[in-house]
Amino acid sequence: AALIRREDYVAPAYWIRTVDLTFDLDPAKTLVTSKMKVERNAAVPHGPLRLHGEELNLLRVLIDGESVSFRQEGHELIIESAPDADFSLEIRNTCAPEKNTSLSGLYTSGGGFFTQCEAEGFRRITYFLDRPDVMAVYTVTLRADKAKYPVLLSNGNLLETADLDNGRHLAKWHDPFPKPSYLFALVAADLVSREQRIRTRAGKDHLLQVYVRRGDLEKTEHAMNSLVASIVWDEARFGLPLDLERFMVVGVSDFNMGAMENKGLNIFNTSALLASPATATDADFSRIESIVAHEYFHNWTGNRVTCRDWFQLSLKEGLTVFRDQEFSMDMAATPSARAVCRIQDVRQLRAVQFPEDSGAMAHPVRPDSYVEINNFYTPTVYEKGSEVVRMYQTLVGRKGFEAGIKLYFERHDGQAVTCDDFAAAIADANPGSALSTRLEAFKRWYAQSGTPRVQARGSYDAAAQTFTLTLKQHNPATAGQPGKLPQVIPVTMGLLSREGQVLPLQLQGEAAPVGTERVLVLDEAEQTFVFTGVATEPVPSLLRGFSAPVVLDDGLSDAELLVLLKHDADAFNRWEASQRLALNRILQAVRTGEALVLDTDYLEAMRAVLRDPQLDAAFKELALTLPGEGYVAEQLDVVDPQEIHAAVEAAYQQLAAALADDWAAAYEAHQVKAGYEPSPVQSGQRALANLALSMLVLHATRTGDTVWPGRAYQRFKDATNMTERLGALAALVNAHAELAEPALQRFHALFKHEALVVDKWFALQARASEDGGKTFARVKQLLQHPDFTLKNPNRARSLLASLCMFNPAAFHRSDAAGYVLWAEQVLLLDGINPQLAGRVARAMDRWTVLAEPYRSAAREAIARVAAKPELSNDVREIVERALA
Ligand code: DPP
Ligand code: ZN
Repeated sequence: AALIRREDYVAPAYWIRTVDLTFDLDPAKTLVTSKMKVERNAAVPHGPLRLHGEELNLLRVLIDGESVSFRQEGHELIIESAPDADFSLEIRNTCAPEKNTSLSGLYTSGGGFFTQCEAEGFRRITYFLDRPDVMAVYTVTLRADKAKYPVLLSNGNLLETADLDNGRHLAKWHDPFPKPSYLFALVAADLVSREQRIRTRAGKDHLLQVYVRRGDLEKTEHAMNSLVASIVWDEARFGLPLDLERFMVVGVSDFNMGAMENKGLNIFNTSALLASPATATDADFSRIESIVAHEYFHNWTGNRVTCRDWFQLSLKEGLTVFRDQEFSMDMAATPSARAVCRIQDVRQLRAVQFPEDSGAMAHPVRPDSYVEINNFYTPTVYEKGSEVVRMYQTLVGRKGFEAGIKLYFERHDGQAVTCDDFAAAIADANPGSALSTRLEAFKRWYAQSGTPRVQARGSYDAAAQTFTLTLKQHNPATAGQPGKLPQVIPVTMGLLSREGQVLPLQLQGEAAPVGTERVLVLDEAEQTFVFTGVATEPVPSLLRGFSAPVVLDDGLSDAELLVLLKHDADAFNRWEASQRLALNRILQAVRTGEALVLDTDYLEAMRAVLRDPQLDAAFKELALTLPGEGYVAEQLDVVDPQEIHAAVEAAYQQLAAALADDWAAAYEAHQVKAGYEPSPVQSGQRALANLALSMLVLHATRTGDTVWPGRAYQRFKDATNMTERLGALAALVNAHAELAEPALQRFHALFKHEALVVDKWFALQARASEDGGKTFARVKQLLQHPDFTLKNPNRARSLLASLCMFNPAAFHRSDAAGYVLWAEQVLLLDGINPQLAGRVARAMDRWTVLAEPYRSAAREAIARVAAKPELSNDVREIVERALA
């Protein structure tokens, strides 16, 4: 397969201005008629018309009503003799939706028809210029059996419906906004909808609809509320209104992504849409809120202004993730709840993006090349891309950023543009700002892969009352990028006295202190900042709110971290101190091979957090949860997943034992008595109660006490919401308590008809803390379970991604059985759904840092997969990069 390079971009030789599509829908053979108005692009040299098409059966090609000669080469339909003047092009072809297990293009699920076109699925529906810079106005006619497919949807506004012969009916849709083909969608299925009308600020009325299968209607209230809140927020914060009369959201249970922002017709994985207190956890409720918002926000950032080419993916994804994160923070309302959102986002970034950025698949936010674009819907493009957008905001301020967004839409509405256009708009709206004066250097964030390291060292001169802070940055080599230039790194900071008092900040040369928090801009390899009038030796609080996606080494002692944990005005850095204190101890044990011992200082600090009446439950839960095993692994040059697991497990056991009475008190104190609401306050209380319960059960199973496992089982049985039920079940399963087995059986019996809950049942078992191979053995059994299937992405992920990507100690085994399972399942999956197979294949990204015997065994497994002649581009690119 060919490597596609960013620098090879050329504008298309032709534009398609309008397209009139007619679908005669049939699961075995769907007939597609496409009538296009085509125009030569005068800006590029004259050449043939080359249309993309995959897995299609071509019936005819007409230009201006006449047949025309063409040839087919690989995945292209080539017409050499296209006219110079504007012409009409008509193509007829068929495709086979029910055979389409890749879930890209037009496919069937649960007896209905659905589409997924991003990135390159439209070419599996009909021949087209399937690239995002070709934007056309679509008119779509759907014809199908009325009884089986009573609901017929496509983008835009409904023009017409009619009954046809033979029990068929039609619906005709028109989308007035020109769009790239990746935003096309159709749905034909037996669905029902929740509807709501809203009036936007301009006084226009809009119809909102959420379509799902009949039994799921009562699980759509939260999604509808989230949609309304998103619409209100985007108008209030960025002045961006809903631009369509009708906005539809549809749920489907077979879907590769979380959801898709098709213009006016978002299609959602049911896991990102359906929620009821009985079947969804607090985390699900908040994930749904942010995904509904994310897809809605794409209507402007992605749809109204789209990407010129797929290398610019972060233009829409990084920006839209940033917007959904900001939305979630604004919804959270209180400063503490905002901090909790930020902590969760950063934890996610570190857990998935940092390892990506140091592994075989490391790539810049704007990649330079790809074989399969589906492999680049990554944490780097999304989450690091969002951090890059956040840094713009940090450098120009919130108002300046809003002005930049305004200018971006004034300049580019209706266009397909690049990350450079975005950068220019934000900079041009803020002349003279810290961004504009360093714009070219700032844009290295798009070009350089890898996580920058920042080292900070302070020295205090008591006589001169100065504090000198030296910041150094180092940008380590990554796959394909040996040498790097310094990045522009905003470091938000403050100074505290040893007693925890906030100190005023005055840099040398300034006449007076400027507040107590400020942003230092590190844009050279090394810089020194001198603070004057510092009356007492300070503790620096750096990178507040995680102001840049870097690894910070601030050299702070435990005593200094304890000051930050207790007193920092920045809640993120308080949390960070809790994690650093834990990490130091875990790393010490792993590096020396000595048994982990949690000292009194640490334990008492954690006890103080747990008892602190000023702190929210949600914050306590985050501070008392130890760093994940994957994050610990990231700190090491050579990784032994079993040793890390042993150390983290030991830390949990000691934390459970030493704080046993406090855990019991916290558990009792955080019972939610009021009716269920997925609010930050209630969620925080449930999260802390769940953590406390898991600590209590863990401790009990080690001491032979049966009271807490019994109470957990009781809570599991009596719970009235999924958060508490699953929390109690997880406590039993992770501790390998005897009652885990009956609880698991009971859970399955209760929810066997709820697919999304069965997914949780699989995932919980596959993520269970490993204990002498028990978890791995269970996963092997579950692969044979009648409810398990590789055909449904949610189900496949629930077992395979959970084991291979989120349970290192169960996966990395000295007998290599985890890798054997991985190779076997990746190959099986590749025959069904290459995109998903490519995802699971990525479990081996970081094999080169593994200790022996894991390293050699991992290499062998990857080589075994790579040796298969008939791999998809998706999996081939991943395994070849791993072996490169
Ligand atoms: N649907 C995916 C997302 O919204 C890809 N655009 O991120
Ligand atoms: Zn997106």
